[in-house]
Amino acid sequence: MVGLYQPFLDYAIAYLQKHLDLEPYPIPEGFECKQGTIGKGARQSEVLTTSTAFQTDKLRQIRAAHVQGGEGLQVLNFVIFPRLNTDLPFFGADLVTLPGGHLIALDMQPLFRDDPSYQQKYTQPIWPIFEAHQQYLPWGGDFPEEAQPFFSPAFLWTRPQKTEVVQERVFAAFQDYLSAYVSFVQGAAPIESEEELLKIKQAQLRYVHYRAEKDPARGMFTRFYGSEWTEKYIHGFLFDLEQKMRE
Ligand code: DBV
Repeated sequence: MVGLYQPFLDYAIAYLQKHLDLEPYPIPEGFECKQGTIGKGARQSEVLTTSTAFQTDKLRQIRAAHVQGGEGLQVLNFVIFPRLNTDLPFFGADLVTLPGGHLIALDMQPLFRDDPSYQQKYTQPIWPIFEAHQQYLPWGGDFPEEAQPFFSPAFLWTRPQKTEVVQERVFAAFQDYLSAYVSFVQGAAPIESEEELLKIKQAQLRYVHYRAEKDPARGMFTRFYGSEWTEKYIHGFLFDLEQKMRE
């Protein structure tokens, strides 16, 4: 069975390859592909986590973590981290299917949530796309308050009941957000002001630090693969900026 999110990943890589000049991004040994077993006896099953990563002149890391463990466990976490000399937002997609249902987070996550000129630059242009999709992808309810500063007003957060909604509506929204993101990348000019560069670095670190600290997948990965592998995966690949800056 092809995983629910495989078409999303295939589409994203093909689309980015077509429009940007992708170079490979090194994936630390042991993270490209990780297999584990969950459950016991007759209920035992395999969980496979695969990692994919690229970079470009403007994008520090384009990376995907894809978890496949049968119909009731499919996750694609796909994030683009811009280089620190641009003011680009992060592209953030957290596409999660668990036995309890689907949970979808899709956004261009801002460096400066409350700055009106930043919103004008990076939220206003995608507002029509957000509105077009939101009517089919209504607000998903309960959302951690401390995570709010990291999302834009055009945040799609939804819990579809039907898998077809994921395959059709979520996939369409994902494509539209990705293409709008690529337009932003193509239009981004390097930032030169020292003051602004410092603010960008702080905002990037704040984001990565938060996500590494609060990664909602930590529990799941620890159950599958143990805590040593999980912490290394989180800090050494998924949210690696702090580690890269220390090197
Ligand atoms: N989420 C990740 C990574 C994942 C991942 C790297 C590779 O950031 C998966 C895997 N997300 C994942 C899983 C769950 C969620 C949930 C497995 C379900 C956890 C569970 O129910 O056990 C957006 N993702 C969530 C939730 C949110 C997000 C709000 C609900 C859980 C919660 O209450 O925390 N994306 C997530 C988030 C940010 C983001 C919090 C913050 C900046 O970008």
